Amino acid sequence: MDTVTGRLLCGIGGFYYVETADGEWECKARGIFRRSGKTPVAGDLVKVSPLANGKGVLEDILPRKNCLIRPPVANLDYLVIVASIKQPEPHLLVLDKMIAIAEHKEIEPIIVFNKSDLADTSALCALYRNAGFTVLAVSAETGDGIEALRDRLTGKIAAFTGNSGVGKSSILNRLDERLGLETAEISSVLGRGKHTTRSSTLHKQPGGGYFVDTPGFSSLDMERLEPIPKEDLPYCFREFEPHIGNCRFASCRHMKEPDCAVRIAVKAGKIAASRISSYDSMMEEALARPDWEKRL
Ligand SMILES: Nc1nc2c(ncn2[C@@H]2O[C@H](COP(=O)(O)OP(=O)(O)OP(=O)(O)O)[C@@H](O)[C@H]2O)c(=O)[nH]1
Ligand SMILES: [Mg+2]
Ligand SMILES: [Zn+2]
Repeated sequence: MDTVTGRLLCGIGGFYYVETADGEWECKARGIFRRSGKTPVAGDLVKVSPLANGKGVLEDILPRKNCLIRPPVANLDYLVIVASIKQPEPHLLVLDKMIAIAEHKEIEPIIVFNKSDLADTSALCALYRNAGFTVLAVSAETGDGIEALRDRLTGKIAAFTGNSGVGKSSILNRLDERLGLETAEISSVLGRGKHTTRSSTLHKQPGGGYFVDTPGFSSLDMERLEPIPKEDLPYCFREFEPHIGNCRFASCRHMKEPDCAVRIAVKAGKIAASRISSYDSMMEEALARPDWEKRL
């Protein structure tokens, strides 16, 4: 029988919901999947054999462009990393860790500073723009900057990450009011953690593309599950790139080695102090990680 290619929107209770050119299909995975250890995740392009009544059998997963473990999602165009300028204060080490994970997974990060109604975001925006990133300042409260963010994300698959309370759900609700996601005030009434799930869902954007919403996932999970090996770390800081080949030692870790071109660039003000300080923390953590963990 002919198979149809579609996009896996979510998996719930053993069923997979796949969007194809002829609508949505409810699928069971073929047994071979469970034996092969391949697990379909939201965002996967999959092959489906149609049965009757909108049901089908998931036959195969096409090669992935990229894949995150937590949230479990594949083929992202963007990881939208949200920080707030106040309440809570931005935590640059956490932000830099999220950015580095995106770089390591080859997912383009978009940095969003939310709550621009509470404080001036321009210095932080400049810091990250100078490092080579797309940066947007928004306010989910006033709607400022939301249109520009929507324009960026239309037609793309974008997942949101960032610490609790920075306003991810508030921003998503602004981007698409049909989402109706819980935000802090509401979820504290209902009790936190009630609706947590480990699976991801792709929500269709009004103008094309998808948003990924994964309740119950934190940047800490991500850090734990996606460790960056020390050899790769310098390449996860994109503004180091022009300098890396110019160090005295080819094996330079850009820590305390003599004539390190990265450190010279820091002294010259070409690399921000906060960025190199995040790098140092991450390198120290990578060096301290036990060997069994490094092989994961
Ligand atoms: N002043 C101001 N407050 C905001 C803004 N965006 C969100 N908030 C508030 O910040 C709090 C947290 O917002 P949420 O959208 O729930 O944050 P979240 O990132 O989804 O948090 P978790 O779901 O816990 O990870 C809520 O009280 C929001 O009303 C903003 O742009 N300005
Ligand atoms: Mg939320
Ligand atoms: Zn160096």
